[in-house]
Amino acid sequence: MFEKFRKPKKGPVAISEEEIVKGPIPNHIAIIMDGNGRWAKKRSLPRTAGHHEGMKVVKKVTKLASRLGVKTLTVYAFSTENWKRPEDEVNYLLKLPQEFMGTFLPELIEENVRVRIMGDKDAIPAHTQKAVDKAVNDTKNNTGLVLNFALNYGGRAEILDAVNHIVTDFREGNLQKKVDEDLFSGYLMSAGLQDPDLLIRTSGEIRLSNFMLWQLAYTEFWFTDVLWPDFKEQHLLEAIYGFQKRGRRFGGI
Ligand code: V07
Repeated sequence: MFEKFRKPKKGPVAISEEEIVKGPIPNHIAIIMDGNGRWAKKRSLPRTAGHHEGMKVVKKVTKLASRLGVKTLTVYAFSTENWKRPEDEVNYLLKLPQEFMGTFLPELIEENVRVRIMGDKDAIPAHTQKAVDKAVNDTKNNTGLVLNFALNYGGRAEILDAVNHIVTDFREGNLQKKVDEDLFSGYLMSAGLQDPDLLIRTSGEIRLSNFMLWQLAYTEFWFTDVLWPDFKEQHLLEAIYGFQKRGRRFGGI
């Protein structure tokens, strides 16, 4: 009866690309793409179906990030812990780079996206290495968004690797300077990239899981319950909107 007096329901307000680009856009976004297995389980599908769907989301998110002017997008594709998963699942995951490039390479080139890899490449199967090398090589002249895949990556291993390189360089007389933050950053696998401004983790887990431990020191964190295969353009816009609402101070006032 009083229907017409009722206030409109306050659902989440849709955020448009046009609105977002008026505010500061994070230069570097890092994403922990969690929830593929859970997404599949909810649909009584094998976990691999979730990973496949998750791969499609990487493509969509890359395109939107590129349009928005994001300079670097780092995605956690395979952690050093992922080897503990069932063999079939590991095998499937390590075929995804090939499939990704097979279906997305022309679009990546059209979008001017450059692919980069961070992680222990030597320990992954030769066919995966080949696909990854091709991705990096075929996009090396692109000047747009850097799509940085963390593949067989672990944050502590990365730091130890840097320390050991520094020790070697020092011993061999190739390093005379005092080790400061800039020098140290140059020994990490992310050398040359800015630190992430925004970290997104999907699927409701509130932890870092050994991801970019050094680089995330001043990063804004955005956690969402949305499972990675369900992560849509709108969710990325929401995360960036959240980022824009926060004032970053780097410890100052
Ligand atoms: C993987 C899809 C995304 C959700 C999270 C895990 C599963 C893209 C790649 C990839 C990697 C290197 C490359 C090109 C594409 C990938 C793995 C898993 C191991 F050069 N998605 N994706 N690699 N998933």
